[in-house]
Amino acid sequence: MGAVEEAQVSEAQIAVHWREEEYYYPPATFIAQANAADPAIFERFSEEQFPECFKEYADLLTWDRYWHTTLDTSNPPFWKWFVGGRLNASFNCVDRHLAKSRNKAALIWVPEPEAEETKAITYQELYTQVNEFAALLRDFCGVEAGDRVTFHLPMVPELPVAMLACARLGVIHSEVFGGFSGAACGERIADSESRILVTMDAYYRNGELLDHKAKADEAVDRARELGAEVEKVLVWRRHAGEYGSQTPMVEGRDFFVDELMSDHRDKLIEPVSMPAEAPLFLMYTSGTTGQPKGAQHSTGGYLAYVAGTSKYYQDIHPEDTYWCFADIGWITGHSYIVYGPLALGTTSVMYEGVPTYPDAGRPWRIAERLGVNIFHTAPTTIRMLRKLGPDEPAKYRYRFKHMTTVGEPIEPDVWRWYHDVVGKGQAVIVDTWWQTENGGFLGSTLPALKPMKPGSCGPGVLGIYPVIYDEQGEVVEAGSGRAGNICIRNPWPGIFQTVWGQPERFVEIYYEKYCRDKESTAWRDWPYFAGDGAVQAADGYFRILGRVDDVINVAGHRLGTKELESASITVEEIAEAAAVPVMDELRGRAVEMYVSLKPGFSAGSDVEKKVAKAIETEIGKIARPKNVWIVPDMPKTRSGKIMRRVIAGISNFADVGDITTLANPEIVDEIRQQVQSEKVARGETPRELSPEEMEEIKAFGRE
Ligand code: 6R9
Repeated sequence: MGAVEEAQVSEAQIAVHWREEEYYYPPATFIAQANAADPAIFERFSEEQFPECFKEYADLLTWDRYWHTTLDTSNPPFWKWFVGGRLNASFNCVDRHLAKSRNKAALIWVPEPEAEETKAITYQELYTQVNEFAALLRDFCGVEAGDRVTFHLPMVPELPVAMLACARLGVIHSEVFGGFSGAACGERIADSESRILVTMDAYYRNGELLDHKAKADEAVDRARELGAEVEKVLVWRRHAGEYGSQTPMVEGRDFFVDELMSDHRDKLIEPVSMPAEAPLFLMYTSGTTGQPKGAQHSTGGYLAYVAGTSKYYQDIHPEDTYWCFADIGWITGHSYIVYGPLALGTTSVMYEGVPTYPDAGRPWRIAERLGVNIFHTAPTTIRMLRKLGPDEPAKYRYRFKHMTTVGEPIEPDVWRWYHDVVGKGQAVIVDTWWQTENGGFLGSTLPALKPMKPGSCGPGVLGIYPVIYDEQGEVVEAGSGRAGNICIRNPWPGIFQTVWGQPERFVEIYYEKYCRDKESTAWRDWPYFAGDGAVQAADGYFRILGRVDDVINVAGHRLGTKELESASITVEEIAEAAAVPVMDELRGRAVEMYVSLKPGFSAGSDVEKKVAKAIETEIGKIARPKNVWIVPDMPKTRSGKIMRRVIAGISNFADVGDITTLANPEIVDEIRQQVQSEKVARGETPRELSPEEMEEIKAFGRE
C-alpha cells in the first residue's frame, strides 16, 4: 500500500499512490467462443502494419466503392481515412442484414413502466420505419445530404430510426441528450444551423411521464436568440394518437410524426452513397469554458472503427443479445447501442428509464427475461445498483459472458462487486477508456487474450499506440510510478474530423500541446492530447486518473481526484464520493470531499472521521480533507460523471456556472443550501476570489 512518503511527488507531476491490483483471468468457456482468441491479432495490428491494419475493420462493412488511400496525412491534423471509398451507414446497419436476418430482432425496446409491453423491432421492421422516416425528412422537410438535423429524443426506438433515416440520406444528425434543458438544445441547434428539430411529446423517467415537448419550445426560442430559425418541429408521440404534453402545438411549425407518416407509408428511399469522409453525425461535448464543441464524426472511418471494436472488444456475435445500458444521447450509445452492434447484425437492447425503477432488481429482471448475455454500463450505474440492491443480482437467472464498464475510472472495490456479484464470477470485464472525440475505445484489454486488472483499463487497443508525456514532452516510462498526460501517438479511423465550424479549436485543444513540428505532414509529429492524467504499470496497463484539469494542488502536491475518491469509497458506509479544491490561506488549496451514503447508514461525525482517516492512510496526511460533506446525491452529467466544477463552485462560494447539461439540476440548490449555511455557521466563509481563482474553479473538471 502506498503511503505518501513512498510516492514520487514533484511540483510538475500528479502524485500516484495506487497499489497494484491482482489479475483476473478470462474463463475457458469465454475464450473458446471469442471473436479474437488468437494472439496473432496483435501482430496484425502492430505498428509496422499501420495504417493498413485497419483494412481489417473496414472490411467488416459493405462498400459501394473501395478506397484507394487508407490514410491521407497531407493536411495534419485533419486526417482522412479510406479516401476514395463510398458507402452508406444505414445500408450497412439495416439493408444488408435483410437477406439472412429479416425476422430477427434488431432492437428490443423495454419501456420503463413494467406493465407496458416490451417491443421487438425486426430488421425488416427497422428497414420499413427507417425508409418511411427518411421519406418524410426528404419530401416533407426538404433536407438533403450535408444538412444538419437536431434530435432531442429520449431512449425510445424512434431515436435509432431517426439516426438511420438521416444516415440513409447523408444528412448529418445531432442528437442532444434528452435530459438536457431546452436552452442547451437551442444552443446546439444554433451552432449546427439545423432547420429541423425532432422531438417527442413525453417519456417515462422514474415512474413519471415527463413533459418533453415544453423543452422544444424553449429550444426554438433560444436558437432564435442566437440567430437560428427552426422551420419545423417533428413531434413523435410516446403513445401514438395521444398527446402527452401540456404545451400547445404551434400551427405550421409543429407536426405529429404519426400523422405525417401515413403520407409516406411503404415508401422506399435509395441509400445515398456517401464518400467515406462525409460527416455522419455531430456529438456535442461541453468543455469547461466557451461554447460546447460539436465533435464531427465521419462515415467510413467511424463506422469501420465501431464495427471492429464491437466485434473484438465487445465480442459481439450476430446471435448474441447485447445490452448497453447507457443513453444514446451520449457517444457510448451512438457507437455501442446503435452503429457498432447494428453494423454487426446483432440484437441490441434499449431501456427507456432509470436503473432502479421500480426497484434495484429491474436490470436483472430485464436481463433474465431477454436472455441478455453481454452487458455494458458505466461505473455510476454500477455504484447505484450496488448501493440500492447489493444482493439483487443473485435472485435472477441471467448469465453474462461479457461485461463492459465505461465513462470514469472504476474503483477496484466497485469493479470486484461488478465481477463477483453482477457477473457471478463467470463474465469477463472490459474497462474501456475513450472519449466523445474518439469514436470508439482507446484503452482496453482484449477479453480472451489479456487478463483483467481492477481499476486499470489495460493497454492501448488494437492499432492504438498510447504514450504518457510529462509537461515538458518527455516520455514517462511504464513502471516508473509517475503519472502524466496520456496521448495517442497515431491517428485512427474513429477519431473525430474536427470541431464543427471551429477547426482552430480542434487544433488548439487536441494537437497544439505536443505537436513537434507544425509544418510536418508525418503523423508521428502530431500526438493526440486526450486531456486525461494516467499512469502506466510495468505490464503496460494504463490507469486513468481523471481529467488533468481535475488535479488538486495541495502545497505543491498534485493529487488526482479519483485517488481521493477511491480511498473514500473503501469506507463501508460510502456509496459515492467526489473531491474538489477549496481555497486555503495556508496550503493554497485544500481538499473537500462530498460523499453519499449507502441506504441504512446515517450521517454522523464518525463517517466524516472515517473518510478523513481512509484518505490519510491511502494517500497521506497532506490530502486530509478540510471538510467532508454528506449529501443526498451529486450533480451529474448524461453519462453519470460527477460535475465537480459545480460542487467546487459551491465549496468556494463561487458561481456554479452553466448547469443546463446536468441530468439532475435540482440537486444543486439543495447542496448549496446545506453546505454554505454550515460553512457560514462554522465561520468558514472565504474571502472573495480573485478573477484567476474564479477561472480555476470554473475550469475544474470537465463534463
Ligand atoms: C466514452 C466517454 C470522456 C472522459 C475521458 C475520461 C473519462 C471514460 C473511462 C474514463 C477512466 C474509463 N473516461 N472512460 N476514465 N476509465 N474506462 O466517457 O466519453 O463523455 O466524452 O468522456 O471520460 O476522463 O476523458 P466522454
